[in-house]
Amino acid sequence: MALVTSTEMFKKAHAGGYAIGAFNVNNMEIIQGIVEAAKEEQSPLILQVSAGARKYANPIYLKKLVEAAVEDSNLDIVLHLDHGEDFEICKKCIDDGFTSVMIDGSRYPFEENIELTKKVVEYAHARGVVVEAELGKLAGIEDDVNVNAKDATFTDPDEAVEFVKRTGVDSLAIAIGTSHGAYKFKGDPRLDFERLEKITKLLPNTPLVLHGASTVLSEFVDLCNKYGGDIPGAKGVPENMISQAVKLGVCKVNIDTDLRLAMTAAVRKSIIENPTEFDPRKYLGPAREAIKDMVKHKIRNVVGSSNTL
Ligand code: TD4
Ligand code: CA
Ligand code: ZN
Repeated sequence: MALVTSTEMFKKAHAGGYAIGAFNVNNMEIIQGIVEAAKEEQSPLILQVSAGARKYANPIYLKKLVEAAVEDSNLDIVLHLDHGEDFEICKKCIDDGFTSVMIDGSRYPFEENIELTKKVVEYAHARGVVVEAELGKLAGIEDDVNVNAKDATFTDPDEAVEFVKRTGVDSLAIAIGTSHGAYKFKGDPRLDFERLEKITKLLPNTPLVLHGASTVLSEFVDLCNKYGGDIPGAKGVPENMISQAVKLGVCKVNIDTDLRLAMTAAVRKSIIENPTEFDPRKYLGPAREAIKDMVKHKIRNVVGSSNTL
């Protein structure tokens, strides 16, 4: 088994009506928890690395840990750069053996986003690597937001068509109301499904990516708070909305915050309940287990990719 690109995974997912979970990795326990879950669920898997993760762990450690996971698990795994902010970091990751990179030019005007994305696509495709780009800005819809404000931040369906055509990008991250982190909505959660449907209809062969897809499950926020945490008012995207987005054509679902919450809840609980322990394995072990349980749940009940290998 090997590091693979997402091309075949997305094709199968599209045909099968499910999505692939993309989970962020920062250290050994996180990688092991996620990969063990995918193995038990017999699910395809994307592991993604942010610039922050590379800085935290040192890129070579993450690469070697993921290689170890491939060898140990016998799974095909996609190794993806999450939110590459410029050509240079994408090039570095491509040269380092990543099979997929994201170039996030969403903060630039349309034409500049296209130019930057094109440059990365050219470099990546020449080396057998696939590219995800982003169009639109991730932001929750405030209850009283008007149509004009939505149009200014959310992905415009016609622009999406032009963007994909002119860049040759392999997949596209869209903005329909999700955002990163544990505080996604001030009022009721809602996504612009109408917009998603339009984009899917216009781009039936382009895998769509949903960032900011964590649910912020209250069970884990409560556990954190119970054991000394202070995370008030956190709110994510309900899991049935993510499943709905998958039904409407989303192929890749990015989840990080829910893993952070599960891991932190487990560490807090174990440290508080075992005050005489000071062996890191005694809290990192349960943390790894919590990651695994969360990923199994997402694979099985949210993206629907169990038993598709
Ligand atoms: O792209 N992502 C993950 C973002 C991870 C950020 O990592 P750094 O702190 O190292 O920058 C997502 O879309 C995840 O969305 P979520 O809803 O889980 O926050
Ligand atoms: Ca962005
Ligand atoms: Zn993201």
